[in-house]
Amino acid sequence: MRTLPGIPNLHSHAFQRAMAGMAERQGNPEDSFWTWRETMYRMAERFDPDTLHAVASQLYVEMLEAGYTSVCEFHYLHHAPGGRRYEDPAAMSRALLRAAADTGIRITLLPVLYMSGGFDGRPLGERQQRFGHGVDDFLALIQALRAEQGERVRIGCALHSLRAVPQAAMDAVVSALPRDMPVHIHIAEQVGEVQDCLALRNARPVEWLLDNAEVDARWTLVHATHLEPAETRGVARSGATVALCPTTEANLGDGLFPMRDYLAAGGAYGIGSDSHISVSPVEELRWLEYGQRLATGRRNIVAGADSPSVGETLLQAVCDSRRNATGFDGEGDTLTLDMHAPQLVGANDTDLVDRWIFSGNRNLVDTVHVAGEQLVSGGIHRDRDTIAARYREAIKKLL
Ligand code: NGQ
Ligand code: ZN
Repeated sequence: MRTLPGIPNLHSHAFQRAMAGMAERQGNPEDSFWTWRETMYRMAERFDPDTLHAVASQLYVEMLEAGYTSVCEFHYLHHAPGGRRYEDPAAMSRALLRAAADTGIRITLLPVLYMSGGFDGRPLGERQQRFGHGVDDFLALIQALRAEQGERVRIGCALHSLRAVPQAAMDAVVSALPRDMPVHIHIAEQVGEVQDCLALRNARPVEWLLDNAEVDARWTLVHATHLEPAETRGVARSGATVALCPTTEANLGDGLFPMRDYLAAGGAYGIGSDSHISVSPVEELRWLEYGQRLATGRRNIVAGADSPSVGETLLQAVCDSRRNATGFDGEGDTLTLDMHAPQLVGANDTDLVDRWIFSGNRNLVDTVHVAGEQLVSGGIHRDRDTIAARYREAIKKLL
């Protein structure tokens, strides 16, 4: 039986797991990303370290059962409602680290710098107060958390977006960080954001970033949906990774990443489950390819002459993204599939991954190991039931 590599999840907002499927009612015919964000903010308001720990633990069990063995947690829910500091300013970060430790998943914790409410530098809104830092207390948070690094913990850094981080703060933070620390940023996800950036910085977001930061292999650009051809080539050339989150990008109506041009330019990419509307590398990879098929009227888009299998090509790419985007080498992170499942009858090494990714809807993951430790057997995480029970209690409190 073939052992497959565990999948790195490059983008997660753990708390959003608690609202999956709860923003699917029309409030207004013009519903959009921005009205979804209001619903998301109302959910964000209710969390404390205990509920965050319970929700993240449930999410990380689901990730492991689906075949993700590491998660990049893009974490901006730092403070108590209204922005009041917890006694330990890292309390919410530590809740996420505890959830990872309890479940066994590797975590790259990315504390997020979030300073302004828009490109014009306007102050944070009422509901955004929980997210905010100044440069100095943000760097102090990162410094404090670095003591937690270990076999399954990396500390990186995230800039929420160009609209939330003024240029001077971006420069100060990035230059203060260790040179090998991953830096992640949301960028060019929505057309409105591209327009605001053009109006206020006289350049498109990715164009501006490439011109104003030393974007290289330590950078992960999340979404990067709206690109002009020169930007697409520029990102590919920079060595940065693009974190694509196809199910969330579809759910939020973001748009479609220019995959063919990016691949032609040799760009690196991985996947993330982001808002956790789906927690499945199968579904992310499937829709990464299907979005391109729908847009181009062609098939087998991400594959090429030297790598004809779509599934193998996708799997190789996302595993190649691991080192730079997460800081882990993934040693001992593996999964096996249920070879007795009808979808896999007669599968061989050549078609196993294609059949895993493109057939049916049952989760075919059988065992999962992280750093050589078995956490999932028969598709079930060893603490599934206790963690699910705690999750139910937390959700009752949150709703
Ligand atoms: C987030 N999520 O930070 O959770 C964002 C929405 C924003 C995605 N962009 C908020 N998928 O971008 O302001
Ligand atoms: Zn995000």
